Amino acid sequence: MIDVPPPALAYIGLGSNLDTPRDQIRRALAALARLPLSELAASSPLYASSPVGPQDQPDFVNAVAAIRTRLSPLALLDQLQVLEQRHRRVRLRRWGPRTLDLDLLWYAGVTLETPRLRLPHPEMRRRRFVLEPLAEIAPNLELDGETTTLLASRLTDQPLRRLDS
Ligand code: ROI
Repeated sequence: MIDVPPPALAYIGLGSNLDTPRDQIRRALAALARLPLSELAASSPLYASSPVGPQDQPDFVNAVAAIRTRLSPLALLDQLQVLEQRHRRVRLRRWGPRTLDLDLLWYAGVTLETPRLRLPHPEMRRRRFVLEPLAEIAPNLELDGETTTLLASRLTDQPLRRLDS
């Protein structure tokens, strides 16, 4: 018998603030469910959030998805970038408005520091729009020994509102 390694659990952050953001996020969740060698394990509710960074842009819609995948971190990143392009991703400037952003946040607890990919995502600890939806589907996941729930509870100064599904 050939031993097949178990799939890796990965968390992906989704964000959009252009072209009917809720639809962008819903379509992206459906597309994540169809990724090769992968299945969608969970998805958070959708949240509306004030922009972090430049304020002169529309509010974002954000969510987090969990997938089980046999893709490597970089192969998964490739797939996420293909999806962003398919959503005709427009990014007008760095940290500006975009139709779809897919961030690989966490992959099976792997730590990685490469020019193309850093894991866990270096900004996620500071962003409520990531931590709050992540805490909904992974409340006990730890980043440097602190749970997503605890980290999210410290960021309530960043405006965020759960949307009706
Ligand atoms: N701000 C919010 N609220 N949500 C995002 O998804 C988001 N993405 C970004 C920047 C511009 C940093 N700000 C954001 O890339």
